[in-house]
Amino acid sequence: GVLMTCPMSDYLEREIEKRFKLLKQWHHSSFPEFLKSNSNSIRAVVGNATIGADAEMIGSLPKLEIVASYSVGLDKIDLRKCKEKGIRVTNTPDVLTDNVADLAIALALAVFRRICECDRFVKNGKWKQSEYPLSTQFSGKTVGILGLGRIGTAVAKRAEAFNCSICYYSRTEKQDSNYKYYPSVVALASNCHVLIIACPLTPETHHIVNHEVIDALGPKGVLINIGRGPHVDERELVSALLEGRLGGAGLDVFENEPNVPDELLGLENVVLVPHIGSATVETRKAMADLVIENLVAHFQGKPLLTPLF
Ligand code: 8YV
Repeated sequence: GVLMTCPMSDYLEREIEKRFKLLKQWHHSSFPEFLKSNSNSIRAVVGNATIGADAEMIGSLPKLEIVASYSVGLDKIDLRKCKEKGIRVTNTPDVLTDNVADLAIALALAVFRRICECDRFVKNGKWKQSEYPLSTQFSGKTVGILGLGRIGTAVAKRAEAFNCSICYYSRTEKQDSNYKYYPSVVALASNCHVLIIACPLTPETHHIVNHEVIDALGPKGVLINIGRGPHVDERELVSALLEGRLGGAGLDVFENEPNVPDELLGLENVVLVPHIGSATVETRKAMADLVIENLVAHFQGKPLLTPLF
């Protein structure tokens, strides 16, 4: 049997049901009870960025062989426990890269050009009373990217087309990159107009954007987060925005999704979207297909398509 942790895709559910016995965790109000009677039949878990597979779940599934995540981020999976028990892990890289990078640029443009505010202005009939105030140019700004992996590189490529200078922070300098490297996040934030978070969430990157980084970005700086909510110390972000110590923010992810701090809801220089980085028809289908192909490959004893290990 394949255990799905939460609703993520009807298409994926149907495709799993065609090939395996599908068990839906959210259909069982008492999950511990459910596990007791089904734990020996579950050989695969399909999780996502909301509910993955934690140590407790892994520990209670003795026949578990593979965790296939419907996400590129693996922060909700206890990777150490999986490795220890010889459980394989797959994710969905590449197929979502363009969508997430598109969204990062869209959020930056929306904040700089005040697109959402302008939309409200027209829809509320205010255009007839006054002209809209000027916004700020995005083209040519310096874009700082936190994490120059698949998504960070795709963001950089797009920003280059806007004549932006690109700089980045990562643990080590990339030898094959011409972008300017800063060895610390504070140095990166001090030297860019827009800071875009595009790294995986790990214990090392938790709250990597803290008070100091936000102040380094400064009252004209803009923060874009298409990574994970806990990359940012959200209390600090809220205070900085309320006090005008940060220019603006475009946020796809939050520390306690789907809860968004109330203070952000009234701020015009903040654009908020509900974790939609990969949420297009095209990409979500490709992600589901990749999950299926990994499961099929595993149970046929063939090489996995996108293994972490
Ligand atoms: C998804 C994501 O929103 O890939 C990731 O890491 O955060 C997203 O693509 C999610 O896993 C879909 O349910």
